[in-house]
Amino acid sequence: MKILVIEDSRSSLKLLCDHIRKMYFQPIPAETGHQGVDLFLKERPDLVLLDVVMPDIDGFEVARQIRQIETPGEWTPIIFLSSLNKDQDIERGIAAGGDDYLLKPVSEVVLGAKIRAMQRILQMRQSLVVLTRKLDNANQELKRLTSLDGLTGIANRRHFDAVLLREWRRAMRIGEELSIIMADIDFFKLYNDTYGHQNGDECLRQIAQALSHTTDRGGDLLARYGGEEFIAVLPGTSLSGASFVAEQMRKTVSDLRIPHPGAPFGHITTSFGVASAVAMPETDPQDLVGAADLALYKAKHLGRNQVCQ
Ligand code: GH3
Ligand code: MG
Ligand code: MG
Ligand code: MG
Ligand code: MG
Repeated sequence: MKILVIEDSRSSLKLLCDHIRKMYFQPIPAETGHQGVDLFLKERPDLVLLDVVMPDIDGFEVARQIRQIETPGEWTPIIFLSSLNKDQDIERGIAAGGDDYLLKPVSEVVLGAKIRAMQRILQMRQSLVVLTRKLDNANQELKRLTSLDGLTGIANRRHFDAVLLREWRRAMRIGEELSIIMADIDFFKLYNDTYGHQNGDECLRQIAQALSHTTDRGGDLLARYGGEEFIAVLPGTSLSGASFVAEQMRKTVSDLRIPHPGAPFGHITTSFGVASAVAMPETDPQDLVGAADLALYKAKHLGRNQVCQ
């Protein structure tokens, strides 16, 4: 521990510093209030022993300045050592930011014990800081996990809906267009019936990965919307721009050539619905999702493996 000792009497200062050395702590001596504040800034001690009556600024003022210097959450114990022994002096010392107030002459044993007590509080405080940091990390991880789909690792619907609402509001503020792409795997029930659910899951994972590569432009978000349905929001993208992206997605999935002998194309394909809107007040982004869903229905109806608006 580095202990800043602020004391204008040279003999007292020397005695205190000697005693601190005997406790195997490192004393930093200061002979005036101003020097004490400067050394506090420079040395960032772990504890301060502070005289009250000094010729330049008194100990109460020094304590106030130290509390000003500390950043929020920082705390350096301050123990006053003074011969001012009225109740009101002690009260003022604590009010100025002191943590303890010992009357001079202070016995070495008592001072040692008081320093140890502060050291114990500092250690508890440190454990608390570590614990808080761990909790913060755990919270962040939890937040990350609750926004992901367990099977595919891409965003889940809950997260998607939150992002969509945020993007919708942002688009409204700047009068920008926003697009939604909805995707649904073709004849997927048949795929499950043919290859089993576990292979179906693996297929979903592969498709999610492939789709996520085609929507990795900053701002876009791809999510698993339901069983074998995926959805993407493309902020600042027009209907034709989004249709182009959807066509790339369609081709990407088709190019995987995942065998599906029972389907008309002989491999896994996907249908897409695209919808765009300029966000307006009193409009609901879920209406846009509905429009994309309707376009998807059209793509299914027209023979699947295609993009409809
Ligand atoms: P369509 O071309 O009209 O979309 O036909 P489809 O068979 O894909 O559509 P339908 O909605 O009838 O079936 C979707 C199937 O997706 C039903 C279910 O077996 C499968 N499915 C949904 N979620 C999962 C999942 O998490 N894992 C697996 N393996 N299959 C799933
Ligand atoms: Mg003094
Ligand atoms: Mg269906
Ligand atoms: Mg389907
Ligand atoms: Mg479906």
